Amino acid sequence: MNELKLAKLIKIRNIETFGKGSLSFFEVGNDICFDVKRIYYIYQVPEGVTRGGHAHRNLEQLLICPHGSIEILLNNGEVFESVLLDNPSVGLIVRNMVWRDMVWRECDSVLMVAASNEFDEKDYVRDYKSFVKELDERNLQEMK
Ligand code: T46
Repeated sequence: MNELKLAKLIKIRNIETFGKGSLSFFEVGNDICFDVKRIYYIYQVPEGVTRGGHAHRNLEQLLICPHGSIEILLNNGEVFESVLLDNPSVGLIVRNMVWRDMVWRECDSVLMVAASNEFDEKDYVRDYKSFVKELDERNLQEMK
């Protein structure tokens, strides 16, 4: 299922409650390997709007689009990838130090996010040049 370098696509389990729609779920431990400390969702975004424009220093997240169509653009300064989330049975795990933009391809699309930590503005890198610099510094540290 996954051909991505910067993120991982996972199957979200779903159960058809016959004649009564569908129910989808994921479990920490069985479906995702990080603890979930926070869930948030983004909605009422007009079509064509781009959100994001940042990376996280430590946070890991599972992104799901339960309704509609949202394009997720990822990059690490070298690799650029795009994923269209338009299926509630698919989740995208985005790890730390990956720059992300989210483009609302349909109005009324909903982005639901399960995050590995509480909200912390200090965890955000919102300036692209600083992001690339921090990545380079981390790579240098790893090579030592
Ligand atoms: C991410 C993408 C996928 C809070 O106070 N608590 C929260 O839990 C969140 C997520 C945000 N905020 C505040 C921070 C900003 O003042 O809400 C405001 C809007 O957040 P932001 O502009 O960062 O929203 P997006 O849609 O650009 O990014 C969000 C998440 O913030 C981010 O972690 O990875 O969704």
